[in-house]
Amino acid sequence: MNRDWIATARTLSEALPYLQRYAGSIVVVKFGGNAMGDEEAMADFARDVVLMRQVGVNPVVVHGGGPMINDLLGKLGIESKFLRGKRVTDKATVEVVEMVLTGLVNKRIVQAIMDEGGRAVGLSGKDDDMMVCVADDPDLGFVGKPVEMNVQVLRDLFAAGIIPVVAPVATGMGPNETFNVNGDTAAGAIAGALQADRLLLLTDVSGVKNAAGEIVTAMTPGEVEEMIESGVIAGGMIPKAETALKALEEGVRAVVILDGRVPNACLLELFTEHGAGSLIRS
Ligand code: X2W
Repeated sequence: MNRDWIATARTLSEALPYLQRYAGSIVVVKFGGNAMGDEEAMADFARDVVLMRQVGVNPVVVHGGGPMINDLLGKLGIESKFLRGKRVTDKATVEVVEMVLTGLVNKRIVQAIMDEGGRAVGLSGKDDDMMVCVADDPDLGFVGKPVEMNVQVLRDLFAAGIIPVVAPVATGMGPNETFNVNGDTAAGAIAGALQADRLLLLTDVSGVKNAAGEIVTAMTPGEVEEMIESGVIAGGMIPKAETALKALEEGVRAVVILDGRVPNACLLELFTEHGAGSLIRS
């Protein structure tokens, strides 16, 4: 018999303890705009999520879409600026953000999951008042900081066997307010509110690096704080690391920062001994 098939059967057999460990658990996956560039990466990601659901995990996809927002803003001639990793969002910009994230990007992911044989429903933080925000910082305009979470709708979807796909756009305390929320921040808030077992932050780097430039496979929150203070964790990794710390504080069991460009990154992390990226846990 072809050795590859024997290896495939062995891989499945070795996954049993992990399948047992994660059955019934809640896993929040942040899927960033940079990771969805090509069709194949999108289909691969969708297949991983459908497989998770098939083996009894309750996955929630929280997506970004920064590059897609940039594209449409560019076509409309609206200039975009970032401050500390977040988009300065005026009235015209927040309308484009909502259109792109809840329309184009959200439906693309829902469709990819449906194409792989799963069931997905797309929502934003506005649906059922899932995520209620206040302004994060006066310099950022309509950028939201989640202050109140209502995640019952997600639990209802789990019970129906449906994979929720959430766009990081939220409502405010007042009527008819719209906030643009950073995708990592939204994923962290949702994971915290659900007391998720895992928050997987898919990025386009291989994980968190130490001072010697090597990927650190496991860290405690204290170690992460030290790495931020000493400047070893810098740039775009800071908001991800801060999201991880906050999610752990709110009761998420573990956060993994991993490379979404690696094929089947989510499966590698959850269902193999090898794991992937950097795991942060107390
Ligand atoms: C982000 C929301 C999308 C996002 C933005 O406007 O780009 C803020 O910066 P990625 O692809 O995950 O970067 N919001 C406040 O987070 O997209």
